[in-house]
Amino acid sequence: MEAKHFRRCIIFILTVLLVTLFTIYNFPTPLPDKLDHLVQCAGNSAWCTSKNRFLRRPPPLSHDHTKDVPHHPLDPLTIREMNKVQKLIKSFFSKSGAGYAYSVHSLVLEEPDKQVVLNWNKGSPLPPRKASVIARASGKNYLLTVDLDSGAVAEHDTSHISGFPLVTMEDMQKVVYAPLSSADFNRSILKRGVDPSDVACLPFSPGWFGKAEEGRRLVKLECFYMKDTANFYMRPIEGIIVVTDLDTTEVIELIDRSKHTPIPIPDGKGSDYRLSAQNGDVFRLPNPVSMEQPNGPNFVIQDEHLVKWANWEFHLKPDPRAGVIISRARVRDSETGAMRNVMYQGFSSELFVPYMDPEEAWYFKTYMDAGEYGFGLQALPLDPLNDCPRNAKYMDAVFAAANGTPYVKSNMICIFERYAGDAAWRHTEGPLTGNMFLEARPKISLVARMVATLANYDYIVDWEFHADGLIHVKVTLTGMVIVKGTSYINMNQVNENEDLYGTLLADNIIGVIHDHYINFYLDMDIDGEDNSFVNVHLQRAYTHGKSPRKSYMKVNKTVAKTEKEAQIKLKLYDPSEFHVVNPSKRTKVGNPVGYKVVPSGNAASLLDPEDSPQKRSSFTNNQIWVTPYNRSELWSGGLFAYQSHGEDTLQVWSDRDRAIENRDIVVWYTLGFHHVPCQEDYPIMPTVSSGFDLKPVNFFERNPVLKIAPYQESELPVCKATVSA
Ligand SMILES: *[C@@H]1O[C@H](CO)[C@@H](O)[C@H](O)[C@H]1NC(C)=O
Ligand SMILES: *[C@@H]1O[C@H](CO)[C@@H](O)[C@H](O)[C@H]1NC(C)=O
Ligand SMILES: *[C@@H]1O[C@H](CO)[C@@H](O)[C@H](O)[C@H]1NC(C)=O
Ligand SMILES: [Cu+2]
Repeated sequence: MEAKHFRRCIIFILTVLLVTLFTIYNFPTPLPDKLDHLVQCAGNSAWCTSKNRFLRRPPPLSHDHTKDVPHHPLDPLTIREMNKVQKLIKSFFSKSGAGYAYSVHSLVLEEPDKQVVLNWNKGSPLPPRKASVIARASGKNYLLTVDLDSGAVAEHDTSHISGFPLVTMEDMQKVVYAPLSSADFNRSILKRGVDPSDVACLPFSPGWFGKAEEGRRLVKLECFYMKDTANFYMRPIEGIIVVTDLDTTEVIELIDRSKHTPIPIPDGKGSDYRLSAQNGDVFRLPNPVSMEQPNGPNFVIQDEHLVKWANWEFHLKPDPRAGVIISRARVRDSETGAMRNVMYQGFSSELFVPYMDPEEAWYFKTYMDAGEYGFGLQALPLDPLNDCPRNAKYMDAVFAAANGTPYVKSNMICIFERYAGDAAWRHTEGPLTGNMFLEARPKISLVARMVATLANYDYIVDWEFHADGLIHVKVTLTGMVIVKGTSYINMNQVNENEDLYGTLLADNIIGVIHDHYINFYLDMDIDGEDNSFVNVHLQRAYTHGKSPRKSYMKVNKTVAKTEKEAQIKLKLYDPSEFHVVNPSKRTKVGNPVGYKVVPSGNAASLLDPEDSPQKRSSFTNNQIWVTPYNRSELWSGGLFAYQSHGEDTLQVWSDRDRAIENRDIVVWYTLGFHHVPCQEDYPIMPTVSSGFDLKPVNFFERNPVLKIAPYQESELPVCKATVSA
């Protein structure tokens, strides 16, 4: 049944094998000519025939960022603005008793009040530009507001909040060589037959376990043997932890758990995942597959940060801590054409990655990657063609170094349209009624993506906007499982009662069990700020003999009045839908307009609620939370997450049990993964994804994509292979 209607793909096929693209990425050598001409398009588009498709380096910066100016109240600080802030804080610290030496741990826009942003219109002057700076000087945390117009620097009291700001790249660069300054460390390493110059040490956050290390910023270094593989994570020098002071780089303690019988260092054989290490033994699909968009994208990025696509418009910016921040997401009403508010702001607020091994070299591994390392700071330039499809556009970030100097992180975010071959809706009317027709519509979406690489692990975060009003948030994990050295090379050596805390993955390597959690801040504003959170509880009801049916399912809606009523644990056998509605705005038939939070695969923490890592990352105690909007409550693991004690967390705020009905509310969603490593995760793990949806519920009067047109074959590009490989 090959109806024309079914052939509606925008995108077309036929380029180089994905595998070939990997080759290109990894080899600095030019491609063989043959590949360069593998595909030619019949269309006249430069996109299809350009050799540019073989770019293996990120395209150059879209423009010179030194001349950037802000256009929108939420636009990130520009290089010029950051330079000014740098001067102002320099003079602040030279005047204050704090002394001249300081380090900048965060330097970002201090966003104007929400009302100011909501009332601002394009063309009006921008509200006063301010910077929010987190710095350290003389062993103290500073939270400053710098007014760029007046030059005033205001200091906020944060003495009641424990912990430290995130570690800077400079902190880490400074401390990674600290172990080598210790003769004891060198001796320990030499005893294992390893030359200290072949060792790489990585700085891991120490967590907090109630010890009296107060006031001291610490790091625990773990070291790896770099010889014979690029994947040194698979050659841990097990049992050695070097506790170091981050400020002075002084080695405080050398823990060597295996002084007498060192645990063997895995040989790293087969652990190198680079193409160059496969010695030509690669698998290729016989025919290449790709997506083409020969006439260019359907979205525009206005003034650097305002993305407009189909019926959506939103502000998109990189952030050193959150990664990306989506603001002012608005969708066009399919009936009236008006732009309607959906979400004021959304971003990943905190991560929690606890490893499940209580031994001395492992117990502290309970990372909070956004607050401890900066989810955005750890993002690297994306690889065009492999990280993102070739129709993607890229956005750079401007972040501040530890001395306050701005620098550009190129290609940190990619934005692209996606057609995955799926239908937005379809129906076939069949011969039963004698009324034969087929209607089907293609589903196209827009994705904003960034990838953070936290040492061994890679997190891909997608915000995907659909024309039917749905926002899909997806988190994908890949990279290396952090592994533990062991003397075992086969499970038959392991005593039945022995707890490995993980899975034997290869000779001398255990993949330790762990979790990943990501908490999202979602300031929903459905058609205005005053919203309510409704638990649409699905219950079994009985007919009590009034029907041949004994039971059915019905809904019982409860509006959450206070925060505690909106601390939600997901339950498969006691299900609910979770609606955010605007109680004062109704559809024609009288339903309150809303969006629902739709969970999918998730995981709940099995740590004891009183365990200190769990208290610090208590945002994992529930999967959904709702708080009243408060511009000081952004980071669910606390403003200063590094060595925090857990008294500035979402749980603590929510336990105040403030009123949340018909108010400006923020929804928090915690996404989780349990990860019991398996052999397929070695030496690098195939991607694993989960996510959640924000989906319109009685928001539109009817199906908002009813009127989108199907594709016709005639409007699609025709590509054909001219040379076969
Ligand atoms: C430890 O070994 C490294 C690498 O060989 C060397 O540079 C360093 O000086 C040594 N440190 C000490 C204290 O001996
Ligand atoms: C609906 O839920 C509320 C709150 O759980 C409960 O008090 C009420 O009895 C329920 N109503 C019905 C009809 O089940
Ligand atoms: C806003 O948040 C801060 C930090 O949690 C808190 O001190 C303050 O009381 C909150 N304000 C309101 C009105 O809840
Ligand atoms: Cu994992």
